[in-house]
Amino acid sequence: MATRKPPAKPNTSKEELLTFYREMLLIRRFEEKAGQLYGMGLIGGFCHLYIGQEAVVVGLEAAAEEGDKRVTSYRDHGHMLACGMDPKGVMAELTGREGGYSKGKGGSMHMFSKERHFYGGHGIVGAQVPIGAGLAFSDKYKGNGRVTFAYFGDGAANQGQVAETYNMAQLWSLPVIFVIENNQYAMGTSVKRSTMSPDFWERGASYGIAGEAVDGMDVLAVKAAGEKAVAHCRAGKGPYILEIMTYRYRGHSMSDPAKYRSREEVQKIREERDAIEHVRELILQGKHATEDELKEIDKEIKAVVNEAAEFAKESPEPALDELYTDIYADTAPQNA
Ligand SMILES: Cc1ncc(C[n+]2csc(CCOP(=O)(O)OP(=O)(O)O)c2C)c(N)n1
Ligand SMILES: [Mg+2]
Repeated sequence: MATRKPPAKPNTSKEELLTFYREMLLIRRFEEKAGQLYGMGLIGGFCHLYIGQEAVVVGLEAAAEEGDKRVTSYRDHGHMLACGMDPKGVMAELTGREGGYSKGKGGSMHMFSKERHFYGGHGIVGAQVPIGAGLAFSDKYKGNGRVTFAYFGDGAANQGQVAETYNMAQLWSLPVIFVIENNQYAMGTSVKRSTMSPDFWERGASYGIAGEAVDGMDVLAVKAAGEKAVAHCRAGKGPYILEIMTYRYRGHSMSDPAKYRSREEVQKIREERDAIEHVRELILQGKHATEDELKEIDKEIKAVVNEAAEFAKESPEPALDELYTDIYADTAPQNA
């Protein structure tokens, strides 16, 4: 078995490590449960799991303030949980039930929360990037000091609309953080096969946008980079690019031929680089909790996830007349 490098002494607190541990574990256990419900036929349509990438959203949410916004792709369950959305409402949306965030009409890829400033959930690859710049434009216009996190993948990063958005975001000095979750694959296509200059963050230089690459399996490094990016945006210096190097352990979606990478490749990263295991080691090494106490946390998280799954099974399917609601806005927005 591969051995893990011992972690360096971290610049953090017991409370922060335990919070990160809980938050990342919630995403992992939630996604494992979603995988099970999918297998049981309770989830229809597409479902993209976030297992392996937990440190990205948990680290960046630790750098965000109340009122900051986020928008992402279809691989969105982790983002919703990390920004404080209710696991019950997320799981019930996966099962297409009335108690879901989109009343069961959106499914895995289409959920929103005005209260938590979560703007989706988008199935069209890359489409959320200009939407993120639009959200930042609105905040800049209002002068409210808010920042938007626009998350997208390595595959999306090669799209034309991303380049167009970089140009306008820098031209208008918008407070948007472009977060490239580089998990090395776009469905079954590796970055190596698809991309001429694979350091995605460096493309910002053509537009004068600052940025950096970050170890996405180290939640503390993600948080530190997030704080830097947030400070840059809030100071009115325009957008920032964070290319976060991460890895997805599961298939692209629930159907994946798994022929584009070896089992050994996945296994090696799980064993040597896993973000939750990293924090667990820091906690044990710093004697912030015992193995038994960590097991207790795992039990508590499993209970939260089981409760969400029960809710998602018991919540009724939407009534037929729901087909005609939420199609058009009732009134024109009043400078909301
Ligand atoms: C415009 C568009 N083209 C193609 C697809 C099909 N598609 C869905 S996900 C995906 C791969 C995207 O990969 P990446 O941006 O790296 O995100 P990841 O799935 O790795 O999170 C593709 C090609 C789509 N949904 N939208
Ligand atoms: Mg990818």
